[in-house]
Amino acid sequence: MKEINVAVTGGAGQIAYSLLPRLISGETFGSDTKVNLRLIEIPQVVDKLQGTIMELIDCGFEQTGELIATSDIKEGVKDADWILLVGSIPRGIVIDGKKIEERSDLLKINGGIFTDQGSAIGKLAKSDAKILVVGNPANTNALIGMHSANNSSQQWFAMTALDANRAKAQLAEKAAVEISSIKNMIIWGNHSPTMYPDPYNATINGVSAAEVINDNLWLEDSYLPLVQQRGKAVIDARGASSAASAANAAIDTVKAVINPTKEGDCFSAAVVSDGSYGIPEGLIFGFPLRTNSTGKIEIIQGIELNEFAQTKIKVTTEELESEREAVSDLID
Ligand code: NAX
Repeated sequence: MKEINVAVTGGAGQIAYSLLPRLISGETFGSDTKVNLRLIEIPQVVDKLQGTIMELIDCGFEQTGELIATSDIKEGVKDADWILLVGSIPRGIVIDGKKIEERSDLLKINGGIFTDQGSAIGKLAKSDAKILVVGNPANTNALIGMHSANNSSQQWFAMTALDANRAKAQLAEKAAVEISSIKNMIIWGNHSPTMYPDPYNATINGVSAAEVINDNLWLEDSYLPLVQQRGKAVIDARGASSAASAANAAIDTVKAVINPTKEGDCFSAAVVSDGSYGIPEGLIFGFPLRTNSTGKIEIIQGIELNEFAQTKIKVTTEELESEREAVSDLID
């Protein structure tokens, strides 16, 4: 069997609970690949990971390799092929008597975490390591991590696949079609309520979803907010944020990165902008991506953006620029 090393932060959190078994079951990296898993947690929580490890052993998967729990990021990411940065400090937490509600405070607190993690990854993970940031604010956390890593042969992604899956599911329901008939679902911009899920370039059985649905009022006034606010709707309904669907989206992203993308389709994730579509260089921005036959990740070019799309993309770009400004001292 081949062997790979996978590191996951936030290993004792609710997303990780759904994610970890699927990383070591053969489903994600293939039945011919043994997965050594390093679970990383803050020192106060790291002991709990022994229970998680017991459960992972009890799954009895043939592809399970070494299982390690650590609070030392350096130990966790050493020689890692994949690093899933799931852990972060949530909005609403009380630190030093202050409830953290402001996005700018949250950016700074998580920024501190991602500088250390990024720097360890840049120095110690494999030179071709892939890093997927799930912890929010995901795009800007990835920006900070990537800068601190300062290793251009590694590749950073922020997760927008959950948004893409939500966007597909809502289109499928509206058009009363199988979800498999929906392709090319692009999430432009930030993983935040300013994201732009693009119904004009998504296709249903090869035809523009907007054309099939033929109800622009619904698309622009109902569909967009439905997708953008779906995370909050889940929290309101379940009393906790999305976990199984978030874990599923992380698995989808890993699979999309390591397998060639089918013709006529794309996958959604945020990567560093090279200036495509006029997006300022260096922002971690949600683009339509494809993995080519040699394993290279490309931003798909030539997608048409109507006036509505351009307005929405401007809003999410401005939000990401202001987030970048808020953490400018961390990415010098
Ligand atoms: P939980 O609060 O259940 O778990 C987070 C875990 O991270 C905790 O166990 C905590 O101890 C750990 N952690 C905190 N700082 C750490 C550090 N420096 N090193 C290692 N571990 C650390 O949150 P969960 O529901 O699992 O969500 C995790 C993150 O995913 C949150 O930031 C959440 O906002 C984000 N999400 C991102 C999504 C996306 O699509 N990009 C969707 C789902 C989710 O909301």
